[in-house]
Amino acid sequence: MIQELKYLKILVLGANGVGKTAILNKIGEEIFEKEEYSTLAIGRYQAKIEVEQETYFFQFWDFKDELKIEGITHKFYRNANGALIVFDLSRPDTLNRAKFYLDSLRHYLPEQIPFILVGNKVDLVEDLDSVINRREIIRYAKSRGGIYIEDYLDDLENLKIALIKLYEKVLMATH
Ligand SMILES: Nc1nc2c(ncn2[C@@H]2O[C@H](COP(=O)(O)OP(=O)(O)OP(=O)(O)O)[C@@H](O)[C@H]2O)c(=O)[nH]1
Ligand SMILES: [Mg+2]
Repeated sequence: MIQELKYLKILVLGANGVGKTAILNKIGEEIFEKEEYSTLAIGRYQAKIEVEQETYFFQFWDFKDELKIEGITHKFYRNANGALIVFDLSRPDTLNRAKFYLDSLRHYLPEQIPFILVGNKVDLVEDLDSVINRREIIRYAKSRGGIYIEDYLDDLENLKIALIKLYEKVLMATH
């Protein structure tokens, strides 16, 4: 049944340099279409992710942070099924930008969509508890209808699992 589904459209948002594009270049076993709208600073990646012999198809929309969200870009939010909101654990202030993007979902989409708040670059931080309040972030994500995970470029397993959960959540909601 899953194979019959169209791609899940996922918005990828977050501060400059947090690792959005780097993640997308690594997340899928195969990226079979990649289009860059360089004038708009948006990239679109169609990727498939395989977990336990099941294949899941995603269409990721990668937004460069320099983009003026108030402009035409919000049109690209249309029909999104979910979002990846990324921040950089080695620059904890980037969480504020993540929160800004979460608010933008509320602002531009008619319905709440599930999201994954990603604390990326966990490899760069020795003592996470000294830079972030994890419990608070988990609670914050949950209160907004999403989940919080941590990962880094060389091990995106947590993100993959979270994406599959998100996929199944959307599937349940549409059947
Ligand atoms: N150490 C480390 N570096 C990372 C990780 N993820 C991404 N990077 C690096 O962070 C830098 C910025 O990553 P990008 O993917 O270009 O950032 P971006 O979020 O797409 O930024 P904009 O497109 O400008 O909004 C690159 O040099 C990546 O290789 C990670 O988990 N650990
Ligand atoms: Mg980028």
